Amino acid sequence: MQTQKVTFCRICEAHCGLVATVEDDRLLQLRPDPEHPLSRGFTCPKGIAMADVQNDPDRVLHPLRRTASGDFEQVSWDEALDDIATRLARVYDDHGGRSIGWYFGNPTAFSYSHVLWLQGLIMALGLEHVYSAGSQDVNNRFVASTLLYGHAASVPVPDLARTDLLLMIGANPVVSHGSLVSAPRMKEDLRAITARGGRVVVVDPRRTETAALFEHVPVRPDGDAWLLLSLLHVIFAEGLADEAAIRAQSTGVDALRDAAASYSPEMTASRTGLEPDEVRQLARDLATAGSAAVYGRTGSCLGNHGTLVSYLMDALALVTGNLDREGGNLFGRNPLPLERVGELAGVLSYDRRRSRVGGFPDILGTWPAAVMAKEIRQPGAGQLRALFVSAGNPVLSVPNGPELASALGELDLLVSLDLYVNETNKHADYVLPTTTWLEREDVPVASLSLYTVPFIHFTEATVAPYGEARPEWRIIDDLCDRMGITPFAPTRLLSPGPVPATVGRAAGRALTAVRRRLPRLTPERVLDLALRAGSVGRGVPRLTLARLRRHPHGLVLGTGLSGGRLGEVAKGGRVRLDAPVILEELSRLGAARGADEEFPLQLIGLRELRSHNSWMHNAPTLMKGRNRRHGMRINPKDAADAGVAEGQPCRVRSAYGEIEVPAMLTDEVREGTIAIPHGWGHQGGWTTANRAGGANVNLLASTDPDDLEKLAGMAVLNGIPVRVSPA
Ligand SMILES: Nc1nc2c(c(=O)[nH]1)N[C@H]1C(S)=C(S)[C@@H](COP(=O)(O)OP(=O)(O)OC[C@H]3O[C@@H](n4cnc5c(=O)[nH]c(N)nc54)[C@H](O)[C@@H]3O)O[C@H]1N2
Ligand SMILES: Nc1nc2c(c(=O)[nH]1)N[C@H]1C(S)=C(S)[C@@H](COP(=O)(O)OP(=O)(O)OC[C@H]3O[C@@H](n4cnc5c(=O)[nH]c(N)nc54)[C@H](O)[C@@H]3O)O[C@H]1N2
Ligand code: SF4
Ligand SMILES: [Mo]
Repeated sequence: MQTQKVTFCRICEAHCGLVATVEDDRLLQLRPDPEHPLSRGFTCPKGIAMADVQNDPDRVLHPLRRTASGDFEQVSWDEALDDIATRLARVYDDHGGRSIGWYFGNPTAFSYSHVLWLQGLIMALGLEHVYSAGSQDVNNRFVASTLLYGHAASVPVPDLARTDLLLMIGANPVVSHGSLVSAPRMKEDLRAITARGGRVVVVDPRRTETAALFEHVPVRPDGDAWLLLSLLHVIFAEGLADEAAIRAQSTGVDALRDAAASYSPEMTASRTGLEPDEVRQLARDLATAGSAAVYGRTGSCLGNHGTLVSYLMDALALVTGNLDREGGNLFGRNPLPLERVGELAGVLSYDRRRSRVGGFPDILGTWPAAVMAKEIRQPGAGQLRALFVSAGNPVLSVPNGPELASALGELDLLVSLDLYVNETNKHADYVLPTTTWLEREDVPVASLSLYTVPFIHFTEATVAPYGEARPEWRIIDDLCDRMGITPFAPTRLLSPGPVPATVGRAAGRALTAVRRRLPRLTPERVLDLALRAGSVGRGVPRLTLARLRRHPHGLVLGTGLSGGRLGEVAKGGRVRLDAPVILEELSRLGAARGADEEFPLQLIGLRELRSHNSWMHNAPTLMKGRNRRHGMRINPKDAADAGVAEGQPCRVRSAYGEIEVPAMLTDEVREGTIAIPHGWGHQGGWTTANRAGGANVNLLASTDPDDLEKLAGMAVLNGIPVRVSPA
């Protein structure tokens, strides 16, 4: 019998509502949910195409073990988990938790239970080698927040519903559907701004799908720090700053004012590629608009100065009187007490410990994934020896995949939790099959404080797990049981002695025995507790899991966000504008490399409507059509200079590597810039994706610690100097 089940999409941060048609626990079809209060019948093609992933014959549905010949063979869960636990315990006993690592990829953020139990394991084993997609995405935004507000999780959201001017730096929400902001109909929200007489100004080296609909400021790649400093320069120099807001909300403005003084639009024109008059006018418009919001996303994070850029964006909002004010940049209200708990548990850390390679500070307990290969290879205490990779594909998503792939082969143990055999886990000892988001219950945990309209949604699993797939939390829980450790309970605390590991695990086994007699702690229980605790004394509606279950389309928790919250979200209620590391970074900016004759063009990234990072190229519905091929967008003038024609295979070379891709001539990229999507060049266990061809653009990026962004250790993936020639 066919049934209709309401759920929501967990591919991107929009979290659109979906309705699934299910028969005998098989998914037949997904369609938009017209009753979802925010997405109201909208989805993008990927949400619908998740049915292809769910039913994909290439999906891994049974535990796989590497054989001597290098292939995979199917094994039982018990065989796999027993062997993994034994080998992991050996590494732990011999070398401690410091030698065990975990890389979690982007889909982790879309599973509350995965995030939670992974944190439980990190705490239990005292893991230090924790890596994530964040160092290729967003970590410097969290560093900027730590420096500005004293809290990594204080990330302001643009007040789309009320702003008069939205300044958007390096984001393309018409394709990406919004990131660090959850608004499923963001394109309409943007159109509404101009419909009510406001403006949307898109700063981007490419005339993107978003820029084409609004005003476009074609900045040079990696020029944003200079642009923002020039905007501040004009605002201060012309007396346009909101001095009352500055006094009330911040400390240390003089340092910012002094720094901006030397960045006139004329001085920065060679970096920004923009007319000084245009920059001056934009500064005046921002300062005099009734309200203005400053929003940036990956284009603001993936250059050489991403932390500084994030810092300056918030500073600009503040200086123009738009931070924590309606119509400007607002702080969301999380119905779960995650920020408080995270702070108490020490999870929202910055620079608590440094990586061995490059000496990079941790961010939210993670180190830069770009140094992972070198951490595997560099001998000595704390050498990375056993690694888990869950929901990630760093061989494609991190710079220099080949270096990482070969280092992975040197590990004592590599285990992956995934839906597919991808380019990374094809090197693993075990690939453990996990549930898709349609096969698990969930709450959009990473988006709760980023909704422009306060909202929460709980869904049950839509279908039972296919094959032998299991949710990540259960796999982690089973491993803990087998190792005699307890999630969230630091094993080493149980053994204050000279032989910590083994004794600790003996004590841990005793605890495990007790734990087995108690009702099992599950993510659902934790969620229910967090919901109840979240509504105590915080002026938010009272929530329980039972109440969420009564609202299958989700629950709107208020009409909009409000201002006046700095007292809660910033230490001491004020924003710090003179963080010493930012002042140091400003001095580095002055010394930054300029144009490079050997590599005259700059490479940036590009997201496509029907791709999702590296993992949806196996969905046939998304790969149909003539234009579904990988390519390099290049300005016709640059193409002529390089001697390449439309469709011609080209060699793209950087100081670090080279790839071959066909040219697509278009004036949507500014002169001097080429744009290539990431996540292509498949050689995994996927039929359609492998056939799609293309190249791994991250071969052109660097893993040299000296080349990573200084404050957050983020990979530099935009603005890479390159040369193009006929292949
Ligand atoms: N269809 C689709 N949607 C997605 C994804 C996907 O792969 N496909 N991925 C999801 C993920 S993981 C994320 S993090 C979000 C990202 O969400 P967005 O950041 O909104 O997505 P992008 O399309 O990468 O937009 C970044 C923009 O920055 C521009 N840019 C590049 N370099 C610079 C620069 O130096 N300065 C400026 N000002 N701009 C620059 C690029 O041209 C690009 O238009 O999207 C999510 N949504
Ligand atoms: N050049 C360049 N590189 C980039 C970027 C860029 O803009 N330019 N963007 C960066 C960004 S923003 C991101 S987020 C990263 C993404 O980088 P990663 O997170 O490393 O890789 P993904 O391509 O997202 O691969 C996700 C993997 O998770 C699996 N998966 C999907 N759902 C689930 C699930 O529910 N459970 C489990 N266990 N597995 C699942 C998929 O099969 C796939 O193998 O790429 C980064 N790399
Ligand atoms: S926009 Fe994002 S959440 Fe909505 S259907 Fe597409 S992938 Fe899913
Ligand atoms: Mo991302």
